[in-house]
Amino acid sequence: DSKLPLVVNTWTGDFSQATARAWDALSSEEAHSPAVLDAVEHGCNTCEDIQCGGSVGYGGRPDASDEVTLDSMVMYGPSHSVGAVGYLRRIKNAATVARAVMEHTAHTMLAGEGATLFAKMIGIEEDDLSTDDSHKAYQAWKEKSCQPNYYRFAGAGDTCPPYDPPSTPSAVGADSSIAALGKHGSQQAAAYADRNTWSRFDDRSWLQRSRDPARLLISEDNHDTIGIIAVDERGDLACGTTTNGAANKIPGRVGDSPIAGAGCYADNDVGSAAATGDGDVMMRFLPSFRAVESMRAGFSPQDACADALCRIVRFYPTFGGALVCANKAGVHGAARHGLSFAYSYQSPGYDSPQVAQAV
Ligand code: SD4
Repeated sequence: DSKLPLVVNTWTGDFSQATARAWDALSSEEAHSPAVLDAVEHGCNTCEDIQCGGSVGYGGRPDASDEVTLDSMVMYGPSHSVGAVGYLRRIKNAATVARAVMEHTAHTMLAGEGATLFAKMIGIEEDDLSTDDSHKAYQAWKEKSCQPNYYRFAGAGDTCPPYDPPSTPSAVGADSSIAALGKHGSQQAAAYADRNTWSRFDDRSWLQRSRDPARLLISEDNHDTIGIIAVDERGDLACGTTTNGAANKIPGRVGDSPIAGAGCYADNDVGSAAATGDGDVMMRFLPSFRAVESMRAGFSPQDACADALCRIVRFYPTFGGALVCANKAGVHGAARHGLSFAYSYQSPGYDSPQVAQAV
């Protein structure tokens, strides 16, 4: 299926409303700014406004101090420009601020209070991002003391079960679309495994710690990131992400979503990728960048996604995450590990977003 223009978006359900909104922006004749940018910004805004999955945007999963904060980025292929916000406080439309960072500053990312101040300077009003639901989620987490387990430092984890590190990383497990890697990809993965001996990590307990299988419980019903790719008729690309990050994160934590090459990446010569899942792990591998580079080397979008996740799984066998990819010609694909994952897309011939499953 390769048709342009194209919108691809992580997850389904009410996330598909963002796909439809992005599609409208992309096919709008009146677009006075790059339509692909409008598509990713307005698509992300849709999820920020309707609280996709009950967790994107305001009222989503609060941090360990009961505050909801947002991460977001946009990347525009034709100029290879990026704008991002991390740990954005009291501002609902994070993607709009990210786009403004890109279009109106010489910077790439603003974080924390500075990002909030910038948002106010460009005329966005402050809002309380908490809701009754987010307060309830916080209370429930507090009562359970420390699950999921982001808040692991002295005093905070006292009632947690003792940490039981997983044994040596195994090869890719069954619960993964990586098994579906094409011939090219499988050879590459095998060569990669050959080059890596795990013994050199054996005495690195800090590395083991971050492999805690309970650390992030993302599933089809529990996730909080939208990642959109838009490709116009000429093959110009943009991508965008927006999220409230990880539930119960330590205040100040910034995830993968606003990091270029991690949360998403767009190279106008090749294609684009966007990620969802355990960002603390994913941002160590820049999977979106890697997937785009693999497409440049000839991988199909699906194989490129699978290969990028494979690199992560070699080190973090219990990691959960997914990637979507699209190339300039409008071919798209996805891969997942440790969770089931479906995404939506829209292209000519469909009057509403379509759903595709990562195998
Ligand atoms: C993060 N990648 O901040 C995000 C979380 C996510 O579905 O994608 N949830 O780590």
